[in-house]
Formats: sequence, C-alpha cells, structure tokens
Amino acid sequence: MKKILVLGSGGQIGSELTMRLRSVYGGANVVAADIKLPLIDDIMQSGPVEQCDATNAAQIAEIVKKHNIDAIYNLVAILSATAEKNPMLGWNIGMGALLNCLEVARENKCAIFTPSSIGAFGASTPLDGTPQDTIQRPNTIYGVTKVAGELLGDYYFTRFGVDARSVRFPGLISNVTLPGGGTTDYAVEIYYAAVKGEKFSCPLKKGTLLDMMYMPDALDAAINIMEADPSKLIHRNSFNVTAMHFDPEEIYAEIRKHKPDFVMEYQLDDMRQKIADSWPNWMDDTCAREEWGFKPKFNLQNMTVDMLDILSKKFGK
Ligand code: AKB
Repeated sequence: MKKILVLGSGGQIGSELTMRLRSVYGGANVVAADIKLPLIDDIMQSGPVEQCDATNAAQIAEIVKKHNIDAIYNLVAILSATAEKNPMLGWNIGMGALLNCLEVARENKCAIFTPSSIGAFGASTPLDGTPQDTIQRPNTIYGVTKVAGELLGDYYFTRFGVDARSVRFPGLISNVTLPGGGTTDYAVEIYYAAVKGEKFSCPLKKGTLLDMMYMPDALDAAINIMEADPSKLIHRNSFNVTAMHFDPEEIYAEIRKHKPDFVMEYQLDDMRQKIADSWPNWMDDTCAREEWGFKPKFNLQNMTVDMLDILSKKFGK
C-alpha cells in the first residue's frame, strides 16, 4: 500500500484508522474521505481530505484517479440496530458503497479492505468458539449485508483478481469518535458515563456475552491483514478476530475497581437484545493468528485502565 483512500474517515473506525495509516505511510499518502466535512482537526490538518458520497461510484473513481490510489479502506456502513430500524437504508448504504468500491478497485487495480462483523453470524451458528468456516444465516439486515460483502469480496478476488481482504470485527471500544446505532455500543458508552460521573443504563441483560476489541488492536488488524503475505492466506473474506468477551456485569465490575461509586442499572432494549442473542458468545480466531499473525495486546483489564485514563483527560476529570 503506497497511496490509500479511507472512505468513512469521520466514523468510529475511520477517525482513528486514518491517523494510524498516516503515521505509518505518511500524511500525504492517505486521503481521508467522508460524505460529511469537516472531519476532526487532526485529520483535516495532517493530509489530503475529499468530500465523497460512497454510493456514487463516479465520485470514488475520480478521487482514486486524482490521487493515484492503490488501496481502499471502505468503512462505510449503517450499524446493526439503526439498519434494523431502516433495512432499506442499511442495504443501500452498505451494499451500494461496497459494490462501488469493488468496481473502482477492479478498474483501477486497487487492493480493498472492508470490515465484516460478528453480525455476519446468526442464531443457527455455533455461538461458543464460533469456527472460522461455519453456518452464516444472520437474522439482521446488517448481517445480510456483511455476508453478501464477504461473498462479493471473495468473488472479486477469484473472478477478477481484486486483492480484497477483510476481518470480522467484534464490538469495538474506542475513545475518539463514538459509534452510533450498534448493538455493542454499550461497551463504549459505559466508560463515558463512568468518567462523567453519570449513572449508566445498560440496554443488554446480564449474561449477554459478546466478543469485543479495543481500537488499537483493531487498527493493527486492519493494517496487518492488508500487509500480509498473500501466499500465506488460505482465507480472505473474512477472518474471525477477537480480543476478549464479557457480559455487562463483567465490564461493570472491572470499571468499579477504579470507580467504586459508579452505578449501572438495566433498561433493556428489546431489539438490541434480540440481535445480541443471535451473535457469537466468542469466536475462534485461530486462522487469523496462523495465517497473518493476528495477536491483540489488550484485554478487559488493561483496556479499562487505558480507556478511563484517556477519557478522564478528555473530559478534564
Ligand atoms: C454493531 O454493534 O452493529 C457493530 C458490530 C459488532 O458490527 N459494532
């Protein structure tokens, strides 16, 4: 990867991945793009920025040609709970952006990364130790777009030689840009509430196990899979990756070790609960570890220390 385009630079992953890619490949070599500008100051000031509606293929193609792009990070998606409220929007944005990116990548010989998700699994998948290759019959429109995206990525690779790669991200926990409309968002919001001294209402019930990962590990995964030796890849779209799994009680207890006065109560969101119940409790990510050396650094304990520290500084607490 020499010249990279990040579509969705304003989002939870994009706002951090853009800065990480710039630190690795140089600010001038990473073009940040989003439908909505301006982006955060760090991004605006450290390299090229373009306005781009990813559902418009001509706009993507123009930016790719203008900047001689050879790798595209397509991070455009509507997250699970929002997509479930508006399935057509979820499909049109998720699939529209992906198909456009794949076509532009084919025409311009670009590599392409598009995240898949634990949402690509469903209630009929083995939920404990979910294997790399298993039943994928998701019950959400978000999951349907993720499975279709995985299949399209492999299709464009075998049919046209497009270097399409992907990982199935679990819930991502981060502190720069809040996620919005996801099922796993509670695991981010709980830290913000703890630092601000607010009571937290948890939308998922006690015992709801979900895979999670701290953003620094997700950024490493997104870069390392694209840098991986292609001759070692047996899989491509998409690799199970995870760093930890916990239920609301476990993350609450971990935060209370540092903030003993913090209070969490339950206020269940039926839609999110239904989605979470259909997702893996924990995935087996052996293939990612063996094929391209995936090795996360953060667990619930050291992530909690880091999240509380960074957010305390951010909010002057
Ligand atoms: C969501 O909850 O929708 C996302 C995801 C796990 O893909 N964070």
